[in-house]
Parts: sequence; C-alpha cells; structure tokens
Amino acid sequence: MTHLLKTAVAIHLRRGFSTCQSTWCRSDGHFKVHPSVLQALAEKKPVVALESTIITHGMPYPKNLSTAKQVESIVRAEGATPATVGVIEGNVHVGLSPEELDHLAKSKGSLKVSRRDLPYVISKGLSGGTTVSATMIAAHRAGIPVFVTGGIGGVHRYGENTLDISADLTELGRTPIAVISAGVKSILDIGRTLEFLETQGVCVATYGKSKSFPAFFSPRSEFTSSCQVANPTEAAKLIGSVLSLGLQSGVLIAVPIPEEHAAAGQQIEEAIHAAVTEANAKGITGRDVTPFILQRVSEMTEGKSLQANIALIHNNARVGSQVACALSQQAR
Ligand code: PSU
Ligand code: MN
Repeated sequence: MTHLLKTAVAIHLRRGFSTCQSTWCRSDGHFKVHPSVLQALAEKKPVVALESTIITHGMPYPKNLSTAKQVESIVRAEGATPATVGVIEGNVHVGLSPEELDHLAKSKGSLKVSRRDLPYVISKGLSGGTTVSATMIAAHRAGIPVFVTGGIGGVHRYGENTLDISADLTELGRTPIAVISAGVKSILDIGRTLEFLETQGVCVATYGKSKSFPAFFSPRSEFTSSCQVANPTEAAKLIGSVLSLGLQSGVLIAVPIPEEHAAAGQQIEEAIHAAVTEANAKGITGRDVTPFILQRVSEMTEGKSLQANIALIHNNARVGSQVACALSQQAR
C-alpha cells in the first residue's frame, strides 16, 4: 500500500474518520461506547459494528438472541471486537452487555430506529433496535469503519410509485462506513436499489469470484456489482481507498450466501412473491413492510428462510471480521 494511503487510513481510524475530536471517541452525552470497544479502538485493534433491528424486528425470540450471541462469538474468534449497536432507554450504545442484548431481544416494545427516529427515541428515553442507517451513524461516530449485517434495506418493489426507499441507501451515500451484507432481499427491487446506490455514489463490490450481485437467499441475481473483491485484503484496500480519497460515502460489500445454504432459494423466492402481494392487499406500509414480509416468508417456508438467514449472517460475520482485521493491518 502506498504511504499516502496508509497514512490516510491510519488518520481515519484514529479519528473515527472525521467526527471524533479526541484520539478515539469517548462516551459522551447520550452516546455510550462499551469499555471493551473503547479499549480495542485505543489499541487500534479491529472492531466490527453490528446492527440490532435484526434482533428486535428481523427474527423471532429466542433465535434472535442466540444468533446475536453467535455472531459476536464469530467476530471474537476471528480476532476482532464486536460492537452491537442499540438504543437503551434513550442512550445509543456501541457495544452491548449480555443483559442489554437480552433486554432488546426479549422486549416486545422495542422500536425500529433508523436515522429519522434517533431524535425521538433519545428525547423520550425509549429503547430500540438500530437499522443499518442508524447503526452506520453510531459506528462512524465511534470510529469503527466496518459493519456487518444480514441484508440492507433498498428500493421496495413498486417503489417508483410509493417512494418507499430505505434510509439505508441515502446513509450509504453520506457516511463513510463499509457495510458487509448478503446483498439485498428480493422482497426489494434489486435493479432500482443498485441504480439508487449509483446515484448516491456508493461503491458496490461483490465478494468472491464473480461480479454477480447476490440476492440474499440466492448467491446470484440478474444484476451485477460495479466491481469485485476476491479476498479480505482486496476488500480492505478498496475501503482504504474510499477513506484516503475523503469521499465521505460508504462502501457496500455484497457477500453471496454459501452454496450449501442456498438450496431453498427458489422456494423462498416464491414465498416472497406471495408475501409482497399479501402486504399490499393488507395495506401494510412504511417501516412495517420489511418485518411483516420476513415473518410471513418464514411461516410459509416452515422456517427455512430463517435458517438460511442465520447461516448467511454467520458467513458475513466471518468475512467482515477478516476484512476488519486486514484493514487494521494496513493502517499499522
Ligand atoms: N433486511 C433483512 N433483515 C432485517 C432488515 C433488513 O433481511 O432485519 C432490517 C435492517 O435493519 C435494515 C432495515 O436496515 O430492516 C431496513 O428497513 P426499511 O426497509 O424499513 O428501511
Ligand atoms: Mn421503508
């Protein structure tokens, strides 16, 4: 790596890109960084941010809790520190204690918190799971450049009429965080999602051997990413380049679901079609659409979609942690 790139990555990692004024970002006001995360950041060790809407709204209890714990263990086993982000009684937490994770996973009253909801939940002292957009904001403020999730939000089907476009996409356009996901679900309009990301200036790369953009439950879709990264080192170089250019926009690294977990892909696709039609017929809109469809698809496939979802999240956690480790190596 060139000296310039190395210096830029080091400065960004040290400063938390741009917002943190201190050597590393402290807990401050309604923003609490867990001591284990603070320590890793201070020692310039790799940290992986994780979201929590997947816990509060993406999966049923107790699978949500066991999956969240497994993901944290995978991150640790790969040599990085997990930082699950969530809002607890009006405070944004970067890194949750086991009790806090438990609370979010069990609580029926947890809200789904995206960028627009942050001021409300903070001002009212409420709790909730952070979506990709809100998690990116918290990770950026803490100085964590790599964030792992299952799937991001996107342009919904018929979005050209409803304008239901996830805030995750605009966040990727304005916040310099690398999001590792399994692409976007085919409950969304994948083609329009990629068009929107291009407009937002988001660098989209498929991880692995092909440029085909993955469709969450299926390793391929009919769409392609603008580029491809073969391994964690290449992914880290790509992220380092975004940082050294000072673009202030994010990177989406799309990791295809491993073939051995993609067997039920076709059946899940069909269930998704049925669930989207049902959601329309029932007049379900706004933030309720994604959780409704996820739950119906899981019911219709007798849990196969949930099983595949968990498998791909585990895989993303492994890949994302390796990318975080490579990035921190490059910055040293
Ligand atoms: N996709 C999934 N599972 C999820 C989500 C998306 O497969 O749990 C969550 C993520 O937190 C994402 C959010 O950020 O849904 C997007 O919601 P919306 O479409 O309302 O923006
Ligand atoms: Mn929406």
